[in-house]
Amino acid sequence: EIPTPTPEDKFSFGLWTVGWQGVDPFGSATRPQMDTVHALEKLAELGAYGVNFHDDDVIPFGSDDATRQQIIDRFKKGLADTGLAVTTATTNLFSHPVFKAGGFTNNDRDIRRFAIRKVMRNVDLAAELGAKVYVAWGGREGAEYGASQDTAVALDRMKEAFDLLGQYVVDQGYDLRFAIEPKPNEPRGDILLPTIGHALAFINELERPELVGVNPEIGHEEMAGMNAAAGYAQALWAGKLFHIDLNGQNGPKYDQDLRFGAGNVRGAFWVVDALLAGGYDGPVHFDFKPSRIEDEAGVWVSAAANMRNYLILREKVKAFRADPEVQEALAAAKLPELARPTLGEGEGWQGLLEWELPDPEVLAQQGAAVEHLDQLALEHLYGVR
Ligand code: GLO
Ligand code: NI
Ligand code: NI
Ligand code: NI
Repeated sequence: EIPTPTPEDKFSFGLWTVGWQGVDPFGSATRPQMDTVHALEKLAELGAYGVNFHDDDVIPFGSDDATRQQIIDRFKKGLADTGLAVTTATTNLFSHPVFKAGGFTNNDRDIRRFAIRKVMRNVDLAAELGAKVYVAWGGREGAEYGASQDTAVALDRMKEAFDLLGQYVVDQGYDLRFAIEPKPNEPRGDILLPTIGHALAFINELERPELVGVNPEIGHEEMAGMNAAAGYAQALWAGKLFHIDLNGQNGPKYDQDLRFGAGNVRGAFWVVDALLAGGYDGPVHFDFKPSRIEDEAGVWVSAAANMRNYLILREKVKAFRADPEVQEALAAAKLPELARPTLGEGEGWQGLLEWELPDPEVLAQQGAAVEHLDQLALEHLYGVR
């Protein structure tokens, strides 16, 4: 039996996901605007634990201070009434035309300063609402043409922004860490920090690397032809998986944002396996878009399905790992041997030099025993084991 979602599962949703009105590059909205408090009520009803929002998802861009405060008060009441947590918040640095050529890395200095101020203001709200992670997706931080952006200098400015924001949360005493969300392209032709690996390398250059991790999105990695599960695993290995954006994608094409579990199903299975194996314990967050040909009822079907698919795959992954035949197959494929250090205890390069070399022709003859192992995984996924 597939469990029903409970707050212990820590499922969370971006308000922009269920609230997506279906605007795409070729068509206007297909659904009316959704009230944020209504979204909170529905998500709580479906078993979600928390929400995540861009500043502009809750407070329309350009609202005056009094209006902003009224909106925040109403939103807070919605949170209190539904019991939903604010797990995460983020800044919209991509919708308003002022950000058309980027925020933190815009060639225009005033726009860069404006962008950082916008983030600082929402960081205050995030801290006030108890968020522990602040996501940063550099949607417009990129270019289409070689000379229009100097990559190295733009990275200097990106570093400057994150260093300043790190200083800000430390000075304000906020218990908040940042998570950079990589994406290869869309809406820009090329986006800075296009993959998990680029982001991890960038973080190491910051003044406070401990405050910054990654928020990988399955679809973004697959758009870049990457293996999402392997990326999540490396981020966990580096202690940098601060947040996750789960969804579905069918290979390298436009950012589909299908509900989690749709699209590359096999990839989704291994993502859940990587999260469980690496002990990820943050919010299980969905960043998807309910199909624009759906009405509101379809939106909630799609929202619920993200959580259901996660729970289905979690059961399947656990059953796969607990299956005695799988354990035998893992041993046959020498996974336990990979877990043994290559050198013996206390052994150095001298030991390796003294070691009697085996015959490589003999070693080359052994099969890796991976076909059986992978077939067992598929059979668990297909539901026949
Ligand atoms: C777009 C991104 C976007 C981010 C969001 C959070 O492709 O996935 O939805 O996740 O802005 O920062
Ligand atoms: Ni995305
Ligand atoms: Ni996406
Ligand atoms: Ni995302």
